[in-house]
Amino acid sequence: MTQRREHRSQVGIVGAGPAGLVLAKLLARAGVDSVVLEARSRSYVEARVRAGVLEAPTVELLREAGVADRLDREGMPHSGIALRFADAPGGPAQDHRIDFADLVGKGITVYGQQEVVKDLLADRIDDAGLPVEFEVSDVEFHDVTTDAPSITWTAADGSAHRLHCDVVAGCDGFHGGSRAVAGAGGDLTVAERSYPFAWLGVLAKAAPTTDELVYAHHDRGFALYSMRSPEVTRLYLQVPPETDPGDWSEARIWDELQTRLARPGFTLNEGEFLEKPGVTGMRSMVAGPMRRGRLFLAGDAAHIVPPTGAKGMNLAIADVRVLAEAITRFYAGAGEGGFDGYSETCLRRVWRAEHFSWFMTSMLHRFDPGTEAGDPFGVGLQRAQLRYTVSSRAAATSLAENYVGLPHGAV
Ligand code: RFL
Ligand code: PHB
Repeated sequence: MTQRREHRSQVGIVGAGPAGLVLAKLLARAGVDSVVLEARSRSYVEARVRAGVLEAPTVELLREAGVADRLDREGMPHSGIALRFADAPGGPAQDHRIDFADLVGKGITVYGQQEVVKDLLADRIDDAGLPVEFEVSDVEFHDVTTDAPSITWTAADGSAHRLHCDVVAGCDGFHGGSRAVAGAGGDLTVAERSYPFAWLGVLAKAAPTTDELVYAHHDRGFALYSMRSPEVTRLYLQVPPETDPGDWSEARIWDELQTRLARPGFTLNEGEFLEKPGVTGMRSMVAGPMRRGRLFLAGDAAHIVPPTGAKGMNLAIADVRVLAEAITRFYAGAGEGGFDGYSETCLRRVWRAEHFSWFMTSMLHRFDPGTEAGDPFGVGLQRAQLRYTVSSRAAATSLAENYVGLPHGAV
């Protein structure tokens, strides 16, 4: 075996998703150097279609970090969403707009997660000339409970490497290995909830027919109408968790979308699919504390929300803002004390978002789709909550302030 090459950096970051890349950017601005390791190729991470909604505090942070030029040019500011449901069983669906601008004076921005990732990679690699090590394998964390942790990995060409650092960040998403390393100390608690459904997502070359996102409650299950640009629509259908996307032809998907999104006066534009439909499971998960020694978890590595509240990427970015500040304080002389509040500060926001995502998910999905008798009690509660949300200014404001994102540090 060839000899392992030794490297040194202040911070080692595993994962080049939103959490890892925003952390690297915030640290670079504070004069702290980092190495980013990523299992996939650059083209793969740039093409991975995921989230689309940026909270107001996320947009502000990306602006402050100097990586929002294209976001400001191409992002689509939205000042509300619609909740679409039938007021009474069997009746026609109607839209009820939640007017964020009026209720909380802020909005959201529709801009694909992979566009955020592209902008951050271009900024780091092409503009600043800093590296991201793509296509690494066999990543392992070592000595995380000491003040000299390290990471070993195998590079794409088969060479072996070790990075010595002061701090390691597990930004490797839900399927990464950092959560298990954090748990090896024995004091990690994992709180979980699963849901009896999944989302089938499609990206279509079809002009959006309405300016805002539509969350539809329907007897056949939830549907979401979203978009990526003035030419591209993003749509989701609630489906059983074990769904094989291969069983859903284009015609069947459009049929189901037309049914669940139907409203008098609404037209759903159809168009060719730009990628194969995918099925995403729904779960809630919180792992804490988000720290073991000098290993810090951030983003999906530590917590998952169902996508109904559009919170996952935003939470990942909120975590690394707190982490970048903690690391900066550490180097400014605060020592370990700089890290003490990290997990607690993050988990307060995480639990608020967990509650909101669970609330949106529970209010909008059918827990009994396709059953003849259905669950009239559950559906009655959902209708009551939907009617209350759209008719009470207090309830609508609560939804709006959570959706646009509470200010960082507010909860
Ligand atoms: P990511 O984006 O998963 O990035 C983790 C990175 O780590 C790499 N990796 C490794 N690298 C090296 N070594 C290893 N051993 C590694 N293991 C993994 C992976 O390849 C990857 O590049 O996690 P991060 O940065 O924490 O970001 C989280 C977000 O990606 C996620 O929360 C959102 O996509 C969730 N989400 C949404 N979030 C929103 O804020 N708004 C939305 O509208 C929204 N919609 C969604 C969503 C997620 C969805 N899916 C597909 C899960 C809609 C969907 C359908
Ligand atoms: C999306 O556009 O991908 C999207 C929008 C809102 C959500 C989830 C996903 O709640």
